[in-house]
Amino acid sequence: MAKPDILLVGPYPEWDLVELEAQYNVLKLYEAEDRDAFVRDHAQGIRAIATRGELGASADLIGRLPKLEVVSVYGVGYDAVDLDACRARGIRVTNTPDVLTNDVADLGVAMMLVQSRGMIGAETWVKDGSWVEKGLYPLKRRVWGRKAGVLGLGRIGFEVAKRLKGFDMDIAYSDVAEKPHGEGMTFVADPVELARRSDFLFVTLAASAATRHIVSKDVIAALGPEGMLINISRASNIDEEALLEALESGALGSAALDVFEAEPKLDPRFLKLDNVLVQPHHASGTIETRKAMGRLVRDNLAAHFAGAALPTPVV
Ligand code: 8YV
Repeated sequence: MAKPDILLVGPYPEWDLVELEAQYNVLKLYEAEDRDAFVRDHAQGIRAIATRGELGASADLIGRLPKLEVVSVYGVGYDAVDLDACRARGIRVTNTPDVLTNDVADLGVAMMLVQSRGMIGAETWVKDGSWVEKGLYPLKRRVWGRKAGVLGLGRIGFEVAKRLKGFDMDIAYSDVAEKPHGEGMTFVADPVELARRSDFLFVTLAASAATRHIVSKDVIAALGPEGMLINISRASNIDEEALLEALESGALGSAALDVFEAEPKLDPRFLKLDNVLVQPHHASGTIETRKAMGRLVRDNLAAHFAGAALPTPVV
């Protein structure tokens, strides 16, 4: 039997590509010089899309693939997949939850520590000779024992909070409702209030149209000149223009960001700021987790083509 055609939207690690190519005819959209023509030429054969969290699958792409049956996302976030377009045609959607939770939480906490203790600047201080020439590195702010807010106490938010407890922090969270697993933390319904009481505000909620710019100008102002914003979710959860203005004016103390509106091309204003730590959307980027994500993408595709229950369906 011929291998089913699958459209690979963006590159996967080589170890996943080898496995996928053993089972499927993998059509690499990202290598096509003329992507429109590539989709048109293969439209009648493509039965699956394999994509990444930040790349998703647009209504336009879905609409151009009449034989599409399933979209498998390498990532927990599926906000870039047009779910309405999928639902309308009975197209299944899968993601890779759970396997990446701990790594994403680790990176969020690491960013808080690195930024609060000024570790990037401290390394430069050593390497550029400042330690020898100027002496002691400027003092930074403590992390342990201070106030943290977690916006979105889902799987990732919960793991962030669990880690913060190890730093004896006073932890509060916001979510649509109080959570049974929020024990030992203060529930604050309003994100502005959460920001007001926080030294560090972690953004850990799944992005959707409803959460767009939930970290608004008011939330940023409430976090204030001593506060730090840490985003390991999606850029759309934050009003990026308001964030840039606040970082530039000092209305917000600092930020540590793994995601950006126009990633990988950041607004150049970010690059001029010395109160922001920028990371290249790699919170799930460990070999162990990425291998588990790739396996889950393949398990979902295999289950679909075998007519079995999908391991981690979204739609
Ligand atoms: C990316 C992510 O999918 O899980 C998500 O939602 O955004 C990430 O894990 C990953 O960086 C692969 O591109």
